[in-house]
Amino acid sequence: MLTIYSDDHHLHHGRCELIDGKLMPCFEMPSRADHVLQRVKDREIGAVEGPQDFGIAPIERIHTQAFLAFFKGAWARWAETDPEGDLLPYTWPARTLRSVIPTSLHGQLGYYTFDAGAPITAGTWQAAYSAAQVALTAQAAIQNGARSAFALCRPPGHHAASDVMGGYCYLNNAAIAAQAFLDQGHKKVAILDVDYHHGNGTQSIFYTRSDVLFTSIHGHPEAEFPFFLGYEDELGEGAGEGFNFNYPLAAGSDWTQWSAALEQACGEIERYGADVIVVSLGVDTYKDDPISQFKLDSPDYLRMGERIARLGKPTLFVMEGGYAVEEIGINAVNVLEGFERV
Ligand code: SP5
Ligand code: ZN
Repeated sequence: MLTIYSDDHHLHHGRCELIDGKLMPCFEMPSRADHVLQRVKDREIGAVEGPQDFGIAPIERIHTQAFLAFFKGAWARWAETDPEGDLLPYTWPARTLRSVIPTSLHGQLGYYTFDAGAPITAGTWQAAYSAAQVALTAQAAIQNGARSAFALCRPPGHHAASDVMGGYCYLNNAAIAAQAFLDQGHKKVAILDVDYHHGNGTQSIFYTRSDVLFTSIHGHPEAEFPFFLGYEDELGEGAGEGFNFNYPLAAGSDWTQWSAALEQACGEIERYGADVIVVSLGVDTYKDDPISQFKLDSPDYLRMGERIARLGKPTLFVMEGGYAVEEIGINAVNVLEGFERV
């Protein structure tokens, strides 16, 4: 399987996030992608290539121009204040406030984010832009006939909506690639989001559309981030009704529960008749993940890849979460190796 990877991800290295009342070093760190790349090489699963540059247009198919302009320019505005830390939001337009777009940097930052988990650093825009190009380059490989490809994206993307960043995510790499498939002639794209966290950004982007089926298996939002989306009764709206399926699972779920949900998601993807599949590949479902509560073990990821392969469709894997840094490469590449066996 071809892997697309850019070193630009090193340009994004947030300093800290708020966890359990303490400022902790960001769990979403550069060594994550380095470990996955090393495992791709060690296992010799295929060539590793850099991204092509498809420009901003395919990103603008998913994200608003106002959001992109804000994100691209935010660091320079922050740098003018001679700051000591990263750019982090601290006020959001919650229910009793108005969703006006303020003129100030921090007002706009609150408007374009949903949590304080996506710090903007000097290189964040470039890293996120390159990650989107990584996804688009892997998408192009499938468009040109490959059975599968791996977009080793960092930072991840599935929490990012059209004009909202958060949850370590800035640009929605999987959504950008899904839209590119449609723009290049595909009619039905299925997204299978296996990250531990609900892919709230991706769901919201495609919620009223029938040309993208969104399925997600994740920690139940009653108890888990992102808390405000990811329930079973979210089935899509308008033209998108019946094209959104969430499988929230309890803390402590292992492969028995998880694989049963995967069967259901695969059933929906088959019923839908997808002509291509985009997998939001988070491996924070792992038993030793430091911020998650599922109990998948490394061999389970081989089974995951095999089941996805049995759908029998061209499949784009897009890297999302996974914070057990030592094992992230083993687990992510196990999915790819399982897929290749079938
Ligand atoms: C892409 C992705 O996986 N984003 C995840 C963002 C999760 N952010 C919230 C983390 C809160 C973790 N709380 C765990 C407490 C452990 N004691
Ligand atoms: Zn996650």
